[in-house]
Formats: sequence, structure tokens, C-alpha cells
Amino acid sequence: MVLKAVCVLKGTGETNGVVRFEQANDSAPVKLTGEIEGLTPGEHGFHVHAFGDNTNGCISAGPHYNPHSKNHGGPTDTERHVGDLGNVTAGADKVAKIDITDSMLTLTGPLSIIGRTMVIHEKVDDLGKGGNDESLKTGNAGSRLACGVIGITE
Ligand SMILES: [Cu+2]
Ligand SMILES: [Zn+2]
Repeated sequence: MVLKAVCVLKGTGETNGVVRFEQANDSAPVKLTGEIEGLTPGEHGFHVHAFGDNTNGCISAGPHYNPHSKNHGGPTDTERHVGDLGNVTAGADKVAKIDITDSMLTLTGPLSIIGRTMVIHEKVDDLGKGGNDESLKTGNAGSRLACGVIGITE
């Protein structure tokens, strides 16, 4: 059975978007598709954060989802947070088209990302290569422009 989820990202500014998730079965990679608009042209860090909590805006989502206690990294690194999806790139039209396939994410089982939060950031994620402590935690991706809880969909 195909597993499906959706995330509607909103923030206090003009950034918003919709991301859809699909996973063909329990052990298949997760495919993310969608669009985020209202971004400055260029790269923006994009992660799954630990908590599905929006009580104090995107800050309440907590740190990157990291069930294996790793350092921050890029999506193709073995040393990465489960939530590390790298960057998405906005064009001159301020829109980032999302088309990501990731083998670390899952929509089922104890490490499911459903009920957690997607965050799109102000700045580029340095993928853990920034040479400072913050790089190994957040990739220096800066403030949280918009976020949304990942929910089950039809
Ligand atoms: Cu993030
Ligand atoms: Zn991370």
C-alpha cells in the first residue's frame, strides 16, 4: 500500500508552500514533490524538525529530527540527521520546485516523520561543512521562514 502525507508550510512573512510525500512501501525511499513560494532567489535549507509543535511558531518545532544522534550533514552523507534534506533552490520567480527522493525518511514505523515539522530556512544550508560548531547542528541555515506539520492524507 502506498503511504502518503502532506505538509502545508506557513510563516509570519510571505513564504508558504505545499509538499507532498509518497512512499511505495515500508522500505522504499520517500519522494517529496511540491512548491514553496515567496523565497529570495537561491538556496534555502530544508529539513524535517523533531516536533509537530507550532505553539510558538516554527521555533517550537525544535532541532532537526535526529533519532540516531548524528551530526548535521547533507542528504547524501552517512553522517547526517534523518531530517537533513539539504537545500531547495528558488528561481527569479521566488518559487522553489521540490523534487527530492530520500532513503532515510520513512512514513511508517517508530521513526516515521508523520507528526513532525518541515521547515524552510532563510539561508543556504552548508551541509555540515561550514567549519564551526553551528554547522554540525543546523548547517547555519538561519531563521525559519515557514513551517508545517506533516500529516496523513488520502
Ligand atoms: Cu531546519
Ligand atoms: Zn541537520
